[in-house]
Order: sequence, then C-alpha cells, then structure tokens
Amino acid sequence: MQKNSSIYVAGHKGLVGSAIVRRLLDLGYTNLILRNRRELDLLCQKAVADFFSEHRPEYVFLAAAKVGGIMSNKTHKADFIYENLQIQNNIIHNAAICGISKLLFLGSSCIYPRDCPQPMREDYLLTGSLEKTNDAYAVAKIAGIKMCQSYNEQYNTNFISVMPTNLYGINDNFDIENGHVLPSLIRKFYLAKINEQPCVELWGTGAPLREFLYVDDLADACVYLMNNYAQSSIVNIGTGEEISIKDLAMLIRDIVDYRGEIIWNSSRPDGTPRKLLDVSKLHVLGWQHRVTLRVGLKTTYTWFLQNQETLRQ
Ligand code: GFB
Repeated sequence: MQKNSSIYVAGHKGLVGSAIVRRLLDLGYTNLILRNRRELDLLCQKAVADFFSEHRPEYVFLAAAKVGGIMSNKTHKADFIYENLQIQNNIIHNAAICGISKLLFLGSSCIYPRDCPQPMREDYLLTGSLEKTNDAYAVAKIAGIKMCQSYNEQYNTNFISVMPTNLYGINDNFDIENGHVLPSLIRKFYLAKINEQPCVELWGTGAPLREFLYVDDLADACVYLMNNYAQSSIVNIGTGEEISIKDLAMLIRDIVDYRGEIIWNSSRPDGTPRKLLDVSKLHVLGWQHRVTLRVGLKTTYTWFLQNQETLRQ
C-alpha cells in the first residue's frame, strides 16, 4: 500500500476495524474510506455494489462481521450465519468485480475442529467436526476463506485470509450476556466491586484454555500482512501462549481489585476445551506480538473506566 492508496476498512466502528484504522493513521496512510451502518448497509447487495462502483477502493480490510461470545453464538446461530455470509459475499464479490488491488479477510480460530491437535496449524482446517456452540459462525468464516481462495483461482484476485485468536482491547463489547469472556469479566468484577457484592458468577468450569491477543497487535499484523503476504493459504495470528479461564479470572479480579469470591456456574457452556494457534508461519513471515496479557488488560480496563458513558452493552 502507498501512503495515498485508497483503503476501505469495512467495520471501522468495531473492535478490530477501529484498531486497523488507528494503525493505518499512525503509519501515515491518508486516504481511508469509512462508512458506518447508517451510511452503508453491508447486508444489502445493491448498496454494496453501488458503493464499490462509485468509490473503487484499491485495498479492503474486511473487518465487518457479526461477532459475540459463547452464549451469543449459541443462541443466535441464524443471525451469525446469515449476516456473516451476506456481508462477506457482498464485499468479496464486489471487490473482485471492481478489480481492487488486494483484500484481507478476517476469519477466526473457531474454524478449526473442536478436538484439533494443539497448537492448531493452518493445515488442520476441515479435518474434523466443529465446536457446536459456534458452528454457524465458523461455517460462515470457512465459507469466506473458500470464497477468497476460489476468486483467486478463477479470477486471479489477490485476496488473503488471516485467522486471529480470541481478541480483546479498547472498543470491545462489554455486554455481560453477549460479549466475549474477557470484556464480560471486566464488567462483572467492576460491577461487583462498586455494588459491594460478596461474589461473582462466572460460566462453565474455568478449565478451558484460551489464547488472547491485544487488538492493536492484531491490527499491526493485518497491515504487515497486507504489505508482505500474497498467498491464498490462511495465516494464524496469535501469541502462541495460553491461559485457563480460571487463571484469567484471577488476573482480571486482581487488576479490577475486587476482593469477593468467584462462583462457577457449570450449567453454562465451557465451549471448546483448548484453542491455541500455531503461529510459526506468522513468525517465519517476520511478525511477532508485543503486548503482554497483563499490559493489554490494564490498558483495556483503564479505557473501560474512562468510557462508561459510551460503552457498547
Ligand atoms: O470468549 P468466550 O465467550 O467464547 O468464552 P469462546 C470463553 C470461555 O470463557 C468459555 C468462559 O469457556 C466460557 O464458558 N466464561 C466464563 C465466560 N465466564 C464467562 C462469562 O461471563 N462470559 C463469557 N462470554 N464466557 C468464541 C466463539 O468462543 O470465540 C466465537 O463463540 C469466536 O465464535 C470467539 O470465535 C473467538 O472462546 O468459547
């Protein structure tokens, strides 16, 4: 990308899209095209077609998606599969028609089989059954990968796909019922602290293992790969480090400075037992994460405290 290339960041209000915009602006890219939901309905085929033919962006970061935590995925499967397929079909197809220079599609680590060998290498895709709590979302993301690869094969496009691990950071969704574990726990512990509650209820057993990447690191990796990677095969983006949900809860409780107890509600799902990415391909390509979990958590908690009025909930 040149500093004056026209770059469309789809989903620029979300956790990932807003981080990509911050990174691009920091690096001196000056020609960003941004549209909020009211200005451009990505579910509408005609609106997306008109947008591409009018603006003809050179580069596209496809960070628009319907996302959510384990309960949201489990209870809104139709919305997750429909909205994600629709958004990515509209953008990828019109990007090809319009002849853009390059597109980066964001997938997810949940595309890999539930009982995948760990850490999960890129070539384990489609080698086993998916985790049931998020299979609708995962199928949509797998379709997005196949779509990018198919357009590359048939139409000689330059569409790349990256698979981030569980993300967190500023601009996250802190909703207790629908959010991901990390922002939900920040909010649960914070509310328990200010309301002086003796205990906080968390979900599942606390035994599952997860890998967490700070979203500014993810954005940096996306810009790096847009500039340095041009193959159809997918690339994992993560830290290569994992933590149990129980240990994550202790860490967040410590940062929030909540002194009460934790109660585990095992009637809520654990989800996949372990989800650790193999990031050796990314390391060979020349990129490594920088932000440690403790530092990223502190930054996120400070942002959460300073943005109470405008939090997405
Ligand atoms: O982040 P999370 O919602 O989704 O949950 P996944 C991770 C783990 O945290 C699960 C536990 O084992 C939950 O049972 N957990 C404990 C909680 N307390 C809580 C809580 O209060 N809220 C939440 N949300 N979890 C998602 C997928 O899976 O991963 C998405 O649903 C996406 O599709 C994302 O791929 C990256 O890590 O299980």
